[in-house]
Amino acid sequence: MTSVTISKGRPPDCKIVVLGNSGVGKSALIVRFLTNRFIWEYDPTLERTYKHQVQLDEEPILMEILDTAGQEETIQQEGNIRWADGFVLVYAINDRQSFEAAGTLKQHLDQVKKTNVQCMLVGNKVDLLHERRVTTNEGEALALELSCGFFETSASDGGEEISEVFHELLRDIKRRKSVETKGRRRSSAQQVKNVFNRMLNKIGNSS
Ligand SMILES: Nc1nc2c(ncn2[C@@H]2O[C@H](COP(=O)(O)OP(=O)(O)OP(=O)(O)O)[C@@H](O)[C@H]2O)c(=O)[nH]1
Ligand SMILES: [Mg+2]
Repeated sequence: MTSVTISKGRPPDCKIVVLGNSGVGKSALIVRFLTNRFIWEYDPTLERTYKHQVQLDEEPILMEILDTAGQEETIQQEGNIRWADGFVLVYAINDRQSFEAAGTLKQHLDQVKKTNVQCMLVGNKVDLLHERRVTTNEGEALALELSCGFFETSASDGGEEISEVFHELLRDIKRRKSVETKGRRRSSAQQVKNVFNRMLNKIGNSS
């Protein structure tokens, strides 16, 4: 595989916001994805962005990840939602309330973006199986209902699923962007065609 380094000073190709209730492990997941390390200490996040380059399907992609605060007053900030190309919605499998909040949040995202947003639903802390309050089936069912991808993860144990969350989301975003670009191209080609037809009609009418 060839590796291409791209400037991190340039605008990102994909912007991702990680959302979810406080303490579900958003920061721990991001840090695990970026550095393969786990943070035990709990330090509530205000807001932090990371730029990271990945080689995905032979293509270098510069992604920007926004780690948000789980506190209620900031969780639904519309500026962040508009900024993003896609979302990672995190709940903890031992925290029923965080699961319910994730469902409500996805509906809010769709409303703000006026579309069905690209999204991954993530049930984190699967290492705490003995404390489980949300089953895998319930997670899958909610993801289906919300049209999201679904993963269960453990930021503490690590594992490939964590990278898969971000990689699958990037793939979804890329697919959507390419469909939108084709749609735009088609509509601008159609506009040129319409102008041309109008000109021909005018010429036809005046002769
Ligand atoms: N056992 C276990 N603990 C985890 C896991 N992920 C995170 N934690 C712990 O849960 C606590 C909260 O994790 P954070 O990543 O800070 O949570 P957060 O969602 O970023 O919280 P806010 O920044 O307040 O919104 C920390 O003590 C982490 O060590 C996990 O997969 N398993
Ligand atoms: Mg945090």
